[in-house]
Order: sequence, then structure tokens, then C-alpha cells
Amino acid sequence: MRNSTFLSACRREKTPYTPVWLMRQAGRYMEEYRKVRARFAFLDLCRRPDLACEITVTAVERLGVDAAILFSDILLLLEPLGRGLSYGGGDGPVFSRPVRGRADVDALREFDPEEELSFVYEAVRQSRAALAGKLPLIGFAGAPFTLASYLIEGRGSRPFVETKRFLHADGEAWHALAARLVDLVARHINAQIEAGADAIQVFDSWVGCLAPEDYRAYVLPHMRELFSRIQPGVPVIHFSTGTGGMIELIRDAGGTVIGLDWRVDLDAAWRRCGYHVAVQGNLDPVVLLASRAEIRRQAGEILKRAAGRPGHVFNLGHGVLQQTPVENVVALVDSVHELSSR
Ligand code: 1CP
Repeated sequence: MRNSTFLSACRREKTPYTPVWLMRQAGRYMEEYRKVRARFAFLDLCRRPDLACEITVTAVERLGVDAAILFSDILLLLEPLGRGLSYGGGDGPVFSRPVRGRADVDALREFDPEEELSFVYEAVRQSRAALAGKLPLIGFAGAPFTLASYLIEGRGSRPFVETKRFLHADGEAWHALAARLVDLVARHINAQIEAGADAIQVFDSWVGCLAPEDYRAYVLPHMRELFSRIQPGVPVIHFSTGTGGMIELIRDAGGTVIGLDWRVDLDAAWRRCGYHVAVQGNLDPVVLLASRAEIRRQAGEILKRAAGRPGHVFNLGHGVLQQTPVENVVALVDSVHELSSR
């Protein structure tokens, strides 16, 4: 396993071709997933290690990618906090009792992730066993800012007005909330590593909404603390979107691999990060709706920018969209393998 192309690339070692996996590679765009999902609610899938394992493994077999990602969700860690999480209809996850001030932060329920999220760690163990040492398994967690944004907004957002208003209005309450989340996320990640995760991705999907100055003041110290608490020796991918204006801050916050989205040129962003870190990315997920020829061309452009330098993990800049034809994803994976073969 130490020699897997994905883990080698995370360590910036030479690989015979560029490894590729995709965020949301197991999801609603895939018929195999929709079939299982038709029989179970999303939360039930996550709580059943046997089903989570089946979904994880089916996706990697169908796609031919170089790493598996655990089937789970970043918001599961917040469920025991007692703010009424549900995965309703089509509009995504909702917290019926959002966190709107200091009193709400202080009222968050105390709990032990090791106990109340044991189904996640069991899913890691089963998935790892099913992958039988052939492919590495990526565990994951949401970053404190992105998790807090769901708790505060109560749902997905775009302008993140409530989240920003919260941190500007009561910095102390914000730091208390972030510290609480750092502790939960660190324990959740370490329990996944303990259960056998070969790498970890930290999703700070929405932090790109912040001004760099707010990132420095309200996020960076918590991210540093988080990374310092993750058990050493396991590659950690630090993923974000919309952060091209502050990629150096993202790098300074930590991580062995820096996730890049499609709003930056991979070569320029890598230069700014420095070649002492690996990078992951960065095809626009919408390109997967184009023709195979266009998908191959754009994959080739990204590989050219990576220039065969050790330390590139190919991925999208964000998750696979629901309307993506699965054959196009397979075509992308094949193109990356062929075009990067050395
Ligand atoms: O109805 C359904 O079938 C549920 C759809 C779904 C799925 C398949 C959700 C609800 N989560 C997931 C799985 C999931 N979520 C994975 C599985 C592994 C994989 O194949 O990648 C992962 C890694 C996540 C992580 C996740 N959840 C993130 C970070 C990644 C990202 O997209 O930025 C976020 C922001 C979430 C929240 C969430 N959970 C589900 C949805 C639809 C959302 C996004 C809501 C929004 O847009 O704000």
C-alpha cells in the first residue's frame, strides 16, 4: 500500500502515471448509488457500515480511480450537537435550530465522537478490508469554518451573511465555536486514521467567501491547531474552493497536499504554494458534461501545467455534478492515466 500511486504522489514521490480520484465519486450521478439510495434514506446509508462500504467500493470499481473515499458526510459530526439536522428533500441538509449567538454555542451538547460516530469508524474498517490492500482509502472531515457555516446558516448558503455577521458581531463566541469544532474534527479524523484510513481530506469548501484578513483572524489559527492535532504520518489534503486570492494563507494553515479549484491555473498556483507541498486538482466539474474529446483535451492541459512534477493528484476542482454521465467520468480517468503515462 505504501507504493500506491496516490499515496506516493501525496508524498511527492515519482509515479508511473498521475493518480486520479474524484470528489463525490460515489453519488447520485451513478446508477449503482441511486439503486441503493432508492431503498434507504441518506442518513441510514451513512449509519449502515455494510452499505457505506458497498457504495465506497462499487464506485472505485466502476470508475477505475486510484483511491477510494469513504461514503459518509461532513455534517454527521454535527448531528449529536443537537441542532436538528435532517437531510430533507432536494434542497440539501438543514439544521432546524441554527446557532445564532453565544448562548447557542454554550448550549451545544457535549459528546464523544468515538462513541456516537462509531458507525463511521466501522465503515472505515469494512471499506479498508474490502479494498484488500489494493487501493488506499481516504477518510475525511469538514473544516471548522465550513462546518460552522452550516450550523449558523442552518443550510447551504452562497453569500454566508449570517456566518460573517456572527464572527464580526461576537469574535469571542466565534472562537469558542471554532475551538469546539477543532476538537471534534481532530478526534473524528484521528479515529478514522486509527480505523485504517490511509489519507485524510479536510473539506473547507466554503471558506473562499471570506476576505483574506478575516481568514487570518478567524480561521487560520484554528486550522493550524487542527493540523497540529492530526496523527502524523498520514497525508492530509487541505481542500477549499474560491481561495485563489489567498492560496498562500491556505498553504500556511497546513496540509501535505493543497487542493486547487479551476479558478486558478495549476502551474501558477503550485508555484505560489511552493514545491514543498503536493497539489490536487483542478478540472472544472462542468467539463464532465462536454464531449469526450473536450474532456481529454482539458485533462491534457492540466497535466501539461503539472509538467510531470512529482506531487500532482488529479481531481476535479469540486465534486462531480449530479447530471454527469458516468461514461464521461470513466473517460476522464482513462485519459488521465494514458496522457500522464511516463
Ligand atoms: O440524497 C442523497 O443521496 C444525499 C446526497 C449526498 C451525498 C451522496 C450528501 C448530502 N452527501 C453525500 C456524500 C458525501 N458528502 C461524500 C461522500 C464521498 C464522495 O464520494 O465524495 C463526501 C466527501 C461529502 C462531503 C460533503 N458534504 C461536503 C464537502 C464536499 C463539497 O461538496 O464541498 C459538503 C459541503 C457536504 C454537505 C452536503 N451533504 C449533502 C449535500 C447535498 C451537501 C451539500 C449541500 C450544499 O450545497 O450546501
